Amino acid sequence: MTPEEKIERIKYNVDEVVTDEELTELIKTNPSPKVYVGYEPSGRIHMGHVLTVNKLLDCQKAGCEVTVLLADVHAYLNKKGTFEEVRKIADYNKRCFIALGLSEENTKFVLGSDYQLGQEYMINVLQMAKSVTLNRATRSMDEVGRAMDNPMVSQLVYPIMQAIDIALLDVDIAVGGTDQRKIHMLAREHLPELGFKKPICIHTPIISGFDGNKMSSSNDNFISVDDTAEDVAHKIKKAYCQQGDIENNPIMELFKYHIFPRYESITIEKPEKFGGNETYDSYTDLETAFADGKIHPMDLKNACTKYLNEILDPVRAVLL
Ligand code: TYR
Repeated sequence: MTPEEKIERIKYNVDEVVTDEELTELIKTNPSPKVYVGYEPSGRIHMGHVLTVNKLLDCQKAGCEVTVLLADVHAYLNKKGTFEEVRKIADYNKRCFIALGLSEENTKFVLGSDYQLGQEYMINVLQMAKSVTLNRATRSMDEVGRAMDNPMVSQLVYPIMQAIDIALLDVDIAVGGTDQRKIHMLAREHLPELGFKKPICIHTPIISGFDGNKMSSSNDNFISVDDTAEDVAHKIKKAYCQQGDIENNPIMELFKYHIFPRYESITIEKPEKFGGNETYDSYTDLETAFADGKIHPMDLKNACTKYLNEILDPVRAVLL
């Protein structure tokens, strides 16, 4: 791949790159930049998580070295369970990520508690804590913290630790959903004061769950990688998908972020009397056709179920 092709691949389907110029410079000067995503261990790995996994796969194709942080300490600080509970889930999550294509040969998996409890880490956290206001730390957790109407001190240590992760894992690029933006900005601002480089940050979209809210483990509105084929069919059938509406349409989002990245073209099967099957070569073509009312929501949903199950079949096979 040429540097231009790598950049195109890395930027495909993302919301934002901070900054474009820095990314271009990095890709032109470094053939194997380091990229990471951190995940709080979660009982269910859902299609929202998979969006960042897709981005890590893009980065691997573009020659990047990928680290996945299984952020057990962060989950603990953010009220997600006891230490033992989150650690156990981290193991399961690692299996899910491997099943999704992040092979162990090409991906470094790091458990937070394996390095975050050491002295070097702690000294850096404390040093950054001296220059981050309570207000800034709280705001950075707006979209990440659980029950932030009454934040615990642990949840204010959290974003500082996330910034120190970026430094001590020595990554060039931090990837995360757009909900990570404020923490990433904190890291960009404060890491140089501690003598670390400013990370490039890439933000992927937050996809909608079937109730129209952010897809999230706490909202119970997701398709998870270990759902059965029947679960997937059932959830898609119930999902909001108004004829012609392409805004906040969870089905269209599944096509955009999960199906088109894996297929050259997709076919919507339609009864002969309504014109027969239609093939679309790009998401844009599909979107235009749906917006123009040329595809019935039911036909769209049936196709979505078929492709998503094709994608998830091999993942389930490994997990079972
Ligand atoms: N903040 C991330 C989330 O919302 C988890 C995370 C934790 C990411 C530590 C990176 C990191 O270094 O799930």
